[in-house]
Amino acid sequence: MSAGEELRARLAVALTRARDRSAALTECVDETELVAQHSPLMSPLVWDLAHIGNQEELWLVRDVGGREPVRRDIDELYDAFRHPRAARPALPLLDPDEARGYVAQVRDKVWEVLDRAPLRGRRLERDGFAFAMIAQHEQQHDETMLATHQLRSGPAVLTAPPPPSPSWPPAVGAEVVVPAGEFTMGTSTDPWALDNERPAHRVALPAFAIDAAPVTNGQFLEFLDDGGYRRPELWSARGWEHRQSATLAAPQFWERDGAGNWWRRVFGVLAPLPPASPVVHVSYFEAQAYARWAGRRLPTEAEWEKAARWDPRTGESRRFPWGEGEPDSGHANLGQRHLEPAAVGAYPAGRSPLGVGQLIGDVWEWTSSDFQPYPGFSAFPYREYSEVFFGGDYKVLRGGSFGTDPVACRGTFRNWDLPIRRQIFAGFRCARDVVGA
Ligand code: AVJ
Ligand code: FE
Repeated sequence: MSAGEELRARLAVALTRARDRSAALTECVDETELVAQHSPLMSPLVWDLAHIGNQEELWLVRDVGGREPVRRDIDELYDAFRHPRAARPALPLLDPDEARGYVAQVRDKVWEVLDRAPLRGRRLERDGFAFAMIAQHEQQHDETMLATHQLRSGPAVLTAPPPPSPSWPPAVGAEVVVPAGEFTMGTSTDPWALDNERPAHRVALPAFAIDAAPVTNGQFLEFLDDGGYRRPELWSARGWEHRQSATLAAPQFWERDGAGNWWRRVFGVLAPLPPASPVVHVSYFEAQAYARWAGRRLPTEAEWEKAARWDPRTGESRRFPWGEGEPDSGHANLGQRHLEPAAVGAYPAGRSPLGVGQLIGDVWEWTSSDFQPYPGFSAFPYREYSEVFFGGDYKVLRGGSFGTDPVACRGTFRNWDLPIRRQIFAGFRCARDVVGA
């Protein structure tokens, strides 16, 4: 196979994998559930599905392919900036069968476009970027649809085998010291990296220590049992205000029984809280309060990335903690192979050169950083992907969750959300300053 054929084959695999997942997430519930709104924070699943097809049509059929629209009348309905999520169920949306027909028609045209498109020259097509961007877009919506599944009520419809057991259990509270110095943050060379990951730039950091693994349910329970949710001094002012108005008292989906034991509901199944697994479904404000209670703080985004990518032997930044190679099932809990994070100490092969574990997969990790552009940022190919979210309302999350596909996850990948949000698969790890390392 020539390099061009090999690239086209990889793009076809990424697009097909995304579509198989979208189909699976929308075939396991009935029509009523597809058009229903399971939470005001989420779109009806049928909106996500047609929006996936509409973005694919806009970028691949019309822009890259230069073809006539498949449906020129529905762009407005599926423009995320026109209609807030809560308003989407009331729109005259395509019904489930129409949406399935639409995405299939668009995809058929995309196969013709992929056969013919030059994958060099114009930046949009170069190295297959536009196709990879669309595969990442679909997978990001698939993760959102998975979060919608977690919010729906009723019997379970999704199943998956349990994640692997720990094999290098770090001591509770184990941390790794990252020495002071510069490292390269972001990328200018990763062909499928999105605009907000660019460009590569040098960042100098003082020494810090970071947890060897994400904070677990067991650790978080100690905070809760120590009155963590009742002590304003542990919370930021905005965090406490939110804790009060939203009456937060535990992570989302936790339930306590009469005997005082904790359970959590996962995709329709109530199970005992696994103490050694990363806590998930906490807001930034809860993560921040835990860190203060523990005498620690959240890592900055730059600290997270240095811990994940910096190789002390070469001084270079890697694509992933384990090196340059694509994630496989031994590296990280990604791709919805499992429906929950793995206990800390799983995935020894996924550790960074400094020995930090489970940075990729399991849970998105809150950082203390606002979502801001890197020096030299330029919006590409559209301002609404990243640029309109810069400014400080959003906090950065890193590393991907069990529900993130590998195509939308790497050491440089940046996610963001409002600090009150916890329907996403978000947890965290802590850090602290280190003097003199
Ligand atoms: C990067 C996950 C915050 O879902 O809002 C989907 C990704 N952008 N469609 C989101 C996205 C446009 C985005 N996040
Ligand atoms: Fe989108």
